Amino acid sequence: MSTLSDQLVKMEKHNSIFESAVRALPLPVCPAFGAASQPQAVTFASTERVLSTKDSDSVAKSFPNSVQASGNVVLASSGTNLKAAQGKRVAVLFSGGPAAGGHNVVVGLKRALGAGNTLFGVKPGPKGLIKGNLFEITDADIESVVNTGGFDFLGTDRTKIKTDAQFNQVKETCVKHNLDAIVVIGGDDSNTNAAVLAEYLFKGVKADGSGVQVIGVPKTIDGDLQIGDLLPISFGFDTATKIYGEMVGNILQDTRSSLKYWHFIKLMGRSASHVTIEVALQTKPAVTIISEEVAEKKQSLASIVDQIAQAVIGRSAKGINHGVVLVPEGLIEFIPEMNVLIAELNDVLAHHADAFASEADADKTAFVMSKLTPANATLLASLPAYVVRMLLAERDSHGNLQVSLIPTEQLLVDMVKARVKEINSTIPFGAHCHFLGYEGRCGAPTLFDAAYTYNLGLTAGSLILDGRTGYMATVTDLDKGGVPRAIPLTGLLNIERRHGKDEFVIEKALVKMDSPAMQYFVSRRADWAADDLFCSPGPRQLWGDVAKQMPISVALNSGAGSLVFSIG
Ligand code: FBP
Repeated sequence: MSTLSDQLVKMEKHNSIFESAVRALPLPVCPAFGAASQPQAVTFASTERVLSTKDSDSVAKSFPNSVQASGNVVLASSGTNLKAAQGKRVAVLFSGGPAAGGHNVVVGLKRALGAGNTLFGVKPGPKGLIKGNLFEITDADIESVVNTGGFDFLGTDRTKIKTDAQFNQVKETCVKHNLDAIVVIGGDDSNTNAAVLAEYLFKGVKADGSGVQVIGVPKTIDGDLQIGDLLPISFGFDTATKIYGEMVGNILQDTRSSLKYWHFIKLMGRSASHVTIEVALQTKPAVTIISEEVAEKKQSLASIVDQIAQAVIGRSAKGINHGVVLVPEGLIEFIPEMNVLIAELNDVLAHHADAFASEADADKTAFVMSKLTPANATLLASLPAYVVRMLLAERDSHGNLQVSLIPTEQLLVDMVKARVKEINSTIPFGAHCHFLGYEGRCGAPTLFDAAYTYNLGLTAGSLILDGRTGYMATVTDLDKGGVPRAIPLTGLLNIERRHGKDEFVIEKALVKMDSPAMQYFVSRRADWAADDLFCSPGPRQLWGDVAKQMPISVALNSGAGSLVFSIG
């Protein structure tokens, strides 16, 4: 008989009671894949849906092979693949921020490929592909990572494959490892990169003149990779928002218990406010700011502050001196005057990178100000040093401002405090700040994300065995059992001006003002501000009926009749 301390040692390295139990959680499969105990790869056939964007003509010129092959036609599963290819060598990588369920994509992929094909993991992310850092994924690996959160099995990074030298290195990796296919699990930028890679590797990679297939898988907790009914949500969103929902629910419960604090909670989501609106729908706090609405109404920073201050004052008049304010991570870029400032800062930092780097830290702000228009220099000077420092911080490799580092929640607390005092100095206003971000990205996937990602992996593997390239795997009809489909990546590409250059990109899906989720939120928010109507969604569940919930915003936007999802 083992002692308790022996048992505790055995729990190390991802073997807690929970992690061991979660690995045994059965995963349902879409009916197309057959029995859950032994899912089969499927074939695909064209549907009647052809995708296009305003820039489809330019896309066709720059991606001739991919567009000619797919015709930008959406595919749907058409039957079991009885003649599935054998001997294929497939590499898989994570790209961008982690999102719960990534490991199950790899599990689904491996199971679709079966014993007749070889799956390699790339470590870490696109950088690992450039360097040729691959290893063979075994069945034992799969058993150990199934249903676990995080991307730690392969690691991830944000390298954008963009230079000729990098493309050549990727080609060398393909040749060296004799690869037939690459699966890129990533967000909008990473799937754009997958489209570019698919075209680049379309033919002429191997000695016989053939190419390497590239398939994308839609990941991001931000939820900004959405394509109507073809892709109602990216994976990771459900887990992240349920984790944040639980934490916000707990904080709301504390506000009504301790009766003296306002909590300003910034929620991750680089640009879009999908995470914020979902958490608001789950918890019903007093105030929720939606970045897209701020932009649409051209709200200034001062008017957002005033809006929150009025809620503080209105509740105080009823004796409620507490509440929660949800703030989307990307808010700062949606406030018109800040957006203009950030755009000019991006240009200045890009054009004077060397000179900026050689300035002493204490002189950097003055250096940048000397290059800005007077209006932007004045605005920058009016911001607290803790915000300025982050506005001048290094951009990521896609050239994006790292908004997660900007303490918008603290800025709002400081400004709301001053505004409330200005209006009525007798109103008590105690405030705390939180940033919920990294906590939500790597938790064990919810049942929704676990099942969704497993089926996305089965779909990606099936697409490879069906000889397809340049598609993003998707699973639709999530309240009706699930249907594996494939979206032609070139059908999603638009031209956007980024950092002074025209680039092909998959457009970020922002919260739409006329979406059912936004309209429902707008119809309820005045009541939530006026009184404590919050609710607590509680911890995410993996067993039992409570586990079978899809995100509220996804259910509303897709016209579902209830919150219950159905895969399998
Ligand atoms: P992806 O779009 O790559 O999935 O990343 C999303 C995200 O989680 C954002 O919400 C956040 O702004 C960013 O990653 C933080 O990135 P990092 O891990 O580099 O700090």
